[in-house]
Amino acid sequence: MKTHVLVAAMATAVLLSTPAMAQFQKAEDAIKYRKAALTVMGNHFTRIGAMANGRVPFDAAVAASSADVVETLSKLPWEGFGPGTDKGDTRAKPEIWTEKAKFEEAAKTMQSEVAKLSAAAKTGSLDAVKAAFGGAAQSCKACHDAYRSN
Ligand code: ASC
Repeated sequence: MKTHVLVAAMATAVLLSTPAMAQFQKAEDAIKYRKAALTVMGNHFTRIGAMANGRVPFDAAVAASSADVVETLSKLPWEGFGPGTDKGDTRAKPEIWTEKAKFEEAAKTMQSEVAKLSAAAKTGSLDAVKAAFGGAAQSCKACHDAYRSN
């Protein structure tokens, strides 16, 4: 095989084996991306929590809109946890990479809980939002307790 063909084949193999990292130029960019997604998700989750806990009046449209944002954002952070993104400006614990399957399971649980919250919010019922909020909050907390340092 000619050298340039071989190099191209190797480059393709590397890209295919690291699909997530291919989206980011540097580890730092992946870290920024996942933190941004989690920050915006947390902000909108808190808005729903304020209504669920009675700190602000319930507005069904605002709750549904925020829950929709949370549901969409819940799908995003994970590709930012690729190989080599364990070091840098991050509180991510090494267990994310050493217990990858457990971390992914926790991420999936959170996504399923916030999907339920979003479905609840779409009904326009505060009681439905309240019922779904606790499980979603618990799924955020479980992951933070296990995989985020203080
Ligand atoms: C939030 C937020 C989180 C979760 C978590 C729930 O509002 O930013 O990360 O709720 O604290 O326990």
